[in-house]
Amino acid sequence: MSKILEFEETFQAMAHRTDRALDRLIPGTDGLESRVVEAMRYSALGGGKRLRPCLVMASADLFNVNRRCSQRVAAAVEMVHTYSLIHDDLPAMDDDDLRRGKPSCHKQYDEATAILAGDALLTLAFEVLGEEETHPQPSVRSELVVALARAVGSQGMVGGQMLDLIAETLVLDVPEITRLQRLKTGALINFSCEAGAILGKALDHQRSGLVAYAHDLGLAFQIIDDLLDVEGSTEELGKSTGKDAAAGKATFVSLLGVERARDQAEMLANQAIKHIEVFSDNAATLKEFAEFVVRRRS
Ligand code: GRG
Repeated sequence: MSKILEFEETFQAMAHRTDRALDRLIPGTDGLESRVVEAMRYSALGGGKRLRPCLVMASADLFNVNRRCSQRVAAAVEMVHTYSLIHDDLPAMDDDDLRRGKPSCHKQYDEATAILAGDALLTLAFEVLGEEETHPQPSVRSELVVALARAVGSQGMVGGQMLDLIAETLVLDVPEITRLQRLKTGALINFSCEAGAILGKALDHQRSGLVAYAHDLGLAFQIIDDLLDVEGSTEELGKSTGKDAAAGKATFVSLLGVERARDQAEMLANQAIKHIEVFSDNAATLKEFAEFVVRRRS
């Protein structure tokens, strides 16, 4: 089997494991309040590439972490990611009607339900990390909770989203866009890779290798996301395209041009791969993941 097909099988298997864990961990739909649970399940299940959960599992596999544990952390990361997409699609934010090829949460339900579904997914993620099944040692669980909170709060994803809203009225330059993206999308990608190191009690040099990998991978991912926004179609991506250009928002592509942006993404993916050479052949999935991120079409 070719290396690409083999990777795609591994990636699919990890995505299925994530779906099963999400299905188990998000409660059933009983009682008068079941509308919010339905909305959580609607947005979290059936759709999405599951890139971040795959990073959690692949980085945890480097340290032979029990898969029942890494799966729970992977699902928690996907819950946080789904919350961010639900809130990002709201009229007060990016105002998008389509997500993962179907009506966005507030279109399918209503704005209030979408806000609550996002809030409940975010809090459920921390509940899952704090539970004993995630890791037998309380210190490991607490490290996961603190690291995720830092990654997605005002010094991480929420801060990046604030900058993104500001970018609608101010023209940012390349260093400012890089910082925005590092926070908005990079911080959760960072946590996804670092979570494996936390679960596996990695040595310092192993952990910093993973953090450096995540840093470059996150930027490469974002540049490709910007390119797809220009070159991809709504059908392929399952979300609306061309919005940044229409809003006059600066992106890596508007600032660097299509060709330089693609070169930059490839350079970053190669650099990311160099950072994990410390794991030699054991890091094959993470290496192929970086290659996948630059060739993806959705
Ligand atoms: C509302 C607090 C808050 C934050 C929102 C992550 C984010 C911040 C907004 C998402 C909007 C967006 C299009 C960001 C660009 C990169 C990105 C995160 C794309 C979506 O991630 P994928 O491609 O999506 O992994 P799937 O659906 O495959 O999971």
